[in-house]
Amino acid sequence: MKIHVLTLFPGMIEDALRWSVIGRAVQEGRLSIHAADIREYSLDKHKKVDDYPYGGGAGMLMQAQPVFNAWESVTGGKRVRTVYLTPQGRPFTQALAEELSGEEELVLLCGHYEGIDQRVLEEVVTDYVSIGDYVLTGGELPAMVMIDAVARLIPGVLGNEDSAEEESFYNDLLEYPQYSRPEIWHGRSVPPILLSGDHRRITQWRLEQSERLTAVNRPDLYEKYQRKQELIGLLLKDKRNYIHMIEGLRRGRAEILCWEGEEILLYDRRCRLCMISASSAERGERLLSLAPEETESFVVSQAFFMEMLCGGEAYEVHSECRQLLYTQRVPLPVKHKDIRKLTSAHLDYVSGHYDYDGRDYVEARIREGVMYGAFVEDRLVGFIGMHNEGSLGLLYVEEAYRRQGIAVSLEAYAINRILEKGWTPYGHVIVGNQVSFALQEKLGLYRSDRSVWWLEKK
Ligand code: 6GU
Repeated sequence: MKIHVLTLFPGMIEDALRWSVIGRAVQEGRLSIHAADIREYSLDKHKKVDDYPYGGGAGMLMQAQPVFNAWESVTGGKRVRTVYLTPQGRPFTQALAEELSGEEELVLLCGHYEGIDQRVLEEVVTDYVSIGDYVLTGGELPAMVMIDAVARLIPGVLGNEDSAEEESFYNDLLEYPQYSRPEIWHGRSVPPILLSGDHRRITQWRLEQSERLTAVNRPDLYEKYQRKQELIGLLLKDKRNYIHMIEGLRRGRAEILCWEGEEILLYDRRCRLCMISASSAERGERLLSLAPEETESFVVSQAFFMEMLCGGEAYEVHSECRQLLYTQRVPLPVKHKDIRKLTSAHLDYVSGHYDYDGRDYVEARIREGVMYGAFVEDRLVGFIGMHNEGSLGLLYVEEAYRRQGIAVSLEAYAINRILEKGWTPYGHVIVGNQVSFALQEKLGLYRSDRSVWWLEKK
């Protein structure tokens, strides 16, 4: 990812981001941060960048010309996502950090004085963002806050791949308290349960701590969390047909856009995916009006949504699927011994043998560390992965290596990785694909009795 910061104080940015995790990510080439000095682009002979506001008022404004020229020089005039850091912006959140971490290139514009001439903002800015309800002297600190939050979500930036998932704000809960050595410090003991080695009880204890802390410090978040838990409870009554929604919510991927009785609309922002279920076409119609315009895909639980969405130009039916889920907690045996996580070195092989979703999609799956390959004598012969929204898929085994149980091993392996995260493994199989159904059922997955339909933007 490439980040350009437009600022009057480039040294502030450069000095601050040389350290620790972000500094290392820059060194390793995962991220480039470039600070452009707006003053250098001033066409004024004294390099002036500010002037009095028309209509009067306190302070000075940054003028349009130097800001525009600085922006143009870093973007080449392309429409790059450009964020203006301002107390008037929308609040910066983890969700926005996640969204921005998917961009190839980003421009952050830092204001100073009383702000920037409105006209240049209208020409270049795509997002107005504030980091909180207080006023700072300039946009540089907010830009650094944003860079830090976005950069740590880029795969490989954090050493431990899981650590981005477990912390505060995943699943709407604050993180539980943690303890390290020594066991007793200033007469205070580590909670004994953490020394018990009983991982189930430890997980339960941590969840309770998270809930308690969130209820006390962030009642707003806690309310959201409770509502989500309540919806999960309802969906669990028809688990096999709603596992996609349950896992979307549990894994902190999906948010509730609407839930009224049996009318449910969830949105996975990262995939631009809507999951929708309604008790009648009329109610479904109203629910659909709440779906974000930028929605790329729908998973619909009733056939009537197809007519509504695919009548016009917008969406087309991609597939009709049954859901398959593995609800046991015990890991599966994996017979084939050489299965490993794939790296970018395997991208050509995978995209050469899996042509449903395109190379970029496969590359992103590998970068996220959710693609696994089976090797025979050190040669890759098949693979499996987890789709963007979390279902199992992307399964392939080379012709010459089929009927040897490699696919079963691959899927068992992937299921075990998902179980380790405390999730329920599930997948979508296209109706009619008997080979796949047979494989799933052999592994102990069971299938939904109703279909879901995937609809994609045309
Ligand atoms: Cl983005 N800029 C300034 N100047 N002050 C802020 C802010 C941004 N967010 C919170 N306070």
